[in-house]
Amino acid sequence: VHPTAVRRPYPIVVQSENTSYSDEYITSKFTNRGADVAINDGQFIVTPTTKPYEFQTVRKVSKTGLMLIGMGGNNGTTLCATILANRHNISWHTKSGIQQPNYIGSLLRASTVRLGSEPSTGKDVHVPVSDVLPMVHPNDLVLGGWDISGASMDQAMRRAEVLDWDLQRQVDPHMAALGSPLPSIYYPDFIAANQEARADNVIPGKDKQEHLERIRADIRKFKADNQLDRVVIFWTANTERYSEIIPGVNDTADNVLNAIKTSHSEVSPSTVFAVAAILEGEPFVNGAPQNTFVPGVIQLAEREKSFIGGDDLKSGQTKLKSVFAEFLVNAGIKPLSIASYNHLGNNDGHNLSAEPQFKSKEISKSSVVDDMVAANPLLFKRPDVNAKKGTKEAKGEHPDHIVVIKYVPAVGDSKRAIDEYYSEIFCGGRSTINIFNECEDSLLATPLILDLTILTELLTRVKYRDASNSTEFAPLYPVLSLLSYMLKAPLVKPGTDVVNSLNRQRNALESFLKACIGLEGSSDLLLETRIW
Ligand code: NAI
Ligand code: DG6
Repeated sequence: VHPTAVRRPYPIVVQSENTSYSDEYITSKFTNRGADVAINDGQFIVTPTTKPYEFQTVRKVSKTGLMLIGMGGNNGTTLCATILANRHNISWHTKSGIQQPNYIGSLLRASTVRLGSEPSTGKDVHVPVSDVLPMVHPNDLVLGGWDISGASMDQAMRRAEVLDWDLQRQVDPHMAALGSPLPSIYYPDFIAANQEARADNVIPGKDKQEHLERIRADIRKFKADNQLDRVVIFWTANTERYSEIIPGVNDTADNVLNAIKTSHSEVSPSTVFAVAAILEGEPFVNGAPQNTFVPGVIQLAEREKSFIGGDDLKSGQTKLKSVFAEFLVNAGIKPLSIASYNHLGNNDGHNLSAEPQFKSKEISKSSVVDDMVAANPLLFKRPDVNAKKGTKEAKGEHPDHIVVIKYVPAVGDSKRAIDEYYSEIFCGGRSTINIFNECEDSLLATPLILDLTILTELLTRVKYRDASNSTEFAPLYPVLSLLSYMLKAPLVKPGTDVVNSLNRQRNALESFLKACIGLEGSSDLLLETRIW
């Protein structure tokens, strides 16, 4: 078994007055350090701030189900088959030898964090991220879900053409045992017309309230049948067009619930699923770019204290962009244009060849450099509030950024992404950097779905309290922005800034996990190595 699939008892003990352990909980004290900055006549008056918190993490990992919407698609079938291959330790022949199953590409199971250093040698000690707190092992996830296509899971895996034939052959009976996905909600207007032929497994009727009740009943049944503590509901179905935001329809929790009751045309299938999950008190994650989380859905999640996360898996081109654009800007180099082109030939590409669905994807792929640009007024002029509306000055400076996606059936799941970064360098010079990336899209996406699911389950077990007064421990805020690392257009608490930088997203996650065991910061300062 590949080391990333090995199961270990919880291996970390923090010896500190900040950390305590009981059979039920890990409890930690944490000081949140920040700074208030007042700007006065061009001078920055900085006041360091500290605020004490306590975190409490339930040690027992929930028996967790993962219900995928779009279970029979490329991501859905690849995820199920690779979990089954890991679970049953199936290895397979490829043209270059025997391949073992693994979880490479998973931040949780295939990357590490630095805990500290060994006093005798001064050498760094790293542990798998999945060891920092008790987390669900992916092999233990109970799998289920819905699809508008009724193909059984073994047939759907073959249709996807992602996995090596020898793996498909061996995992086939296990996939067949999963049966066919549950029938799903199909409103043709929301996905490309070219998907119609697939839609042979749909819940009948047009009554959206009935659809909501049916999905809620499916979740309850799956939970009861499998004796689960928790079900994560995950949208990995086709990208939908954006829903129009209409006051009185989807702007508040009550309006969204009413719009479902009246079967309003702007309520998308993904929104019905999100509302069903929220009302069942189970977390919902959106792995696609559409605006499932209309304002009313976010308000409903707040009201029901039910967790949501999204949007759109950040698997390849955008992940690299969130590192590369930041590298340029932080190096003091000014990107003038970023031109991103990609083509792919899977069903996702087919669906995205329709304009409204492409638009959703274009939006999520385009926003990723905004915060990095905004953070550097030395390179990019800030929006001028006094300038005439609509002018360049009023909008502020930004690199030209275009995103193109083309459907090329021949290349199947193997996506090609080409990026050109054209930048201004010292004293009027120019730099052009081109990146060409080719890889199987679903093999990048699957570990992200696993990380999102496992982190989401963990975050339902973490509570916090303000340690300066003796308030009760409370759950985290429902919008799980700590999932941002895996998402192209991270959903954040309304009114707070989106962080797109991959490094900052990872630091946030790592710092949070460490805070839950009473460790502070990543300590890259390494002061002891820089002083006598
Ligand atoms: P796919 O097209 O192979 O699978 C989508 C599945 O969803 C299909 O089986 C389809 O029948 C089903 N479906 C459509 N509408 C449905 C509904 N209302 N209810 C239930 N099932 C429904 O696509 P793939 O490659 O699996 O991607 C899934 C989603 O993930 C897409 O939206 C894609 O844009 C998004 N995504 C994929 C990434 C990747 O790297 N593969 C990365 C980022 C996002
Ligand atoms: C082509 O852009 C199809 C998309 O579904 C992408 O494969 C997916 O959104 C991943 O995008 P990225 O930019 O993270 O590689």
